[in-house]
Amino acid sequence: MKVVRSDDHLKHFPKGELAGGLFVRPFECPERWQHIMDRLGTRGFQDHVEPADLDIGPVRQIHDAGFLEFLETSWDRWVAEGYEGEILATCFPARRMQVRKPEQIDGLVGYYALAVETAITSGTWEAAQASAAIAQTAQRIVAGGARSAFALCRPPGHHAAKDMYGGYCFLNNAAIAAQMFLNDGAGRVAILDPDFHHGNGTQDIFYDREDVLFLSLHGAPEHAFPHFLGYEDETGAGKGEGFTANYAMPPGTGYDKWGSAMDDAIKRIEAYSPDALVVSLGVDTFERDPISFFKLKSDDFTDYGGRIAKLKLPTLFCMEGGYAVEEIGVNTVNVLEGFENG
Ligand code: SP5
Ligand code: ZN
Repeated sequence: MKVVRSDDHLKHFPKGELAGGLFVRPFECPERWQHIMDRLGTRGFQDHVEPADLDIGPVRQIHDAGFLEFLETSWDRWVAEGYEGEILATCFPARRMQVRKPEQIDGLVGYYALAVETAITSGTWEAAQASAAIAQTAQRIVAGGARSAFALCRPPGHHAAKDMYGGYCFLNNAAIAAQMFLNDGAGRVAILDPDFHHGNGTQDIFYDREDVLFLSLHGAPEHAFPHFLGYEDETGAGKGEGFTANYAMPPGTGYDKWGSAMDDAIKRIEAYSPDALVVSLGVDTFERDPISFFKLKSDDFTDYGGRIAKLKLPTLFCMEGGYAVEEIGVNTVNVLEGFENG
């Protein structure tokens, strides 16, 4: 399996993340990428390629033009305002307020942000574009006939909606890749999202569409970020009714229950019979993940990689979350190896 990767992820590394009332070193950090790279190298995943230039067309099919302009210009506007820190949202269009786009930069940040933990820095837009380009290049590899490819995306993407960033995500890499399979002539694409967190951005993007089946396994919104989406009664809207599936699970969920949800999701994908599969591969379901509450063990990742392989679909893995930095490489490579041997 080819691995698409780029050093450009280093351009995004905020000094801080607002967590527990403190400004802490971000959980989503460059070491994550390095640990995955190291482990890929020692486990035989040595075919590494650089991404081609970003094709902005599919990005514009997924994201709102004003949102993209915001991501591109927000840092310069923030600096011009005289601010010295990183961009963090401080005020939101909450219940019964107007959701109208303001002009001043603080207002714009609150308008486009869905969470305050995620800072924008001088290099964030460049890194986000490189991450999307990685997903695109990996998609080209699969569309060109490879059974699978691994897009080592950083920053991740599944929380990014049409016009919202947050949850460490700016551009929705998996959604962009799924759209590209459709552009290439696929009639149906499935996106399977086993990251611990609900893929609210991906769900938002495809909620009223029948050409993309979206399935997410995650910590129940009553207990887990992103808190306000991912209930099991969210099943799609309009033409998209029945093409979103949420498996929301409580604190302490282990592989017995999680694996059954995965089996159910796999059955649904089989019934949908897509032309391609995109996996939003987060490994924050791991038992020692510092911000999550599922109890998967390292061997479980190998097991579910094998189960995904049984679908026998052209499969693109896009990296999402995973914050147990020492073990992120093992767990990620276990999924890929389980898939290859499955
Ligand atoms: C891509 C991805 O995995 N994004 C996750 C973003 C989560 N950000 C908010 C985390 C809040 C964690 N609160 C943890 C409480 C632990 N006691
Ligand atoms: Zn996550």
